Amino acid sequence: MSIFPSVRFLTSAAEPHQLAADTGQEVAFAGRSNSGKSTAINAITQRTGLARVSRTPGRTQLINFFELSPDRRLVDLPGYGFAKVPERVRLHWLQLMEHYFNVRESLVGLMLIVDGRRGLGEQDVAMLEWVLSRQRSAHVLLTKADKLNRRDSQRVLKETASACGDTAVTTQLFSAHAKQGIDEARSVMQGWMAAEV
Ligand SMILES: Nc1nc2c(ncn2[C@@H]2O[C@H](COP(=O)(O)OP(=O)(O)O)[C@@H](O)[C@H]2O)c(=O)[nH]1
Ligand SMILES: [Mg+2]
Repeated sequence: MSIFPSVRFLTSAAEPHQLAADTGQEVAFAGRSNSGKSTAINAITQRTGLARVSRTPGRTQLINFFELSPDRRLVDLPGYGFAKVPERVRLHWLQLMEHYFNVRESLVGLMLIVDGRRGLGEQDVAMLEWVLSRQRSAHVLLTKADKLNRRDSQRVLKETASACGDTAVTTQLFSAHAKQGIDEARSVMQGWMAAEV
């Protein structure tokens, strides 16, 4: 039995005017390129090929919208953190993200995907600040937990929680490969959308 039996790709936006209709509720997934965002989306929706997983990070600056059920969407925001991206590309990313966070009424929460071996970076913190300043929820998935031993995974969990300080941001360990934390992440996402009904 599939959890989202009718999940489907809806549309892609490269420019502000191409965003999906701003109705109902949506949860956005953001993160550095290669942090495991596509893998997390596929694990949470139980669809292997929904968001593409790549070994070589692509440079597509697209916001991808997936419909989970009528008026419930999952949004795959373009990754960040490339070492050598042209200034023009970085600016385009910035403008698209600012526009998205500024206008999006249906956005209920942000799932921030962070490689557990790296921990929170500067741009991750900036994403959290954007979404918190707009009174939306946020949850951090510390991915690839299967690559960390117990001590390191507990350390990154603690460091992330303390970096989030007294905000309402929650955090968890996650591994698509080891099937760890998938149900927990899905419940957080569904909880945000249910709360808005
Ligand atoms: N060990 C391990 N590798 C993972 C996990 N999730 C993703 N990866 C790997 O990390 C790389 C980037 O994953 P991807 O989902 O494409 O990252 P994205 O660029 O953030 O969308 C791929 O090689 C994945 O196989 C995980 O839970 N464990
Ligand atoms: Mg991806």
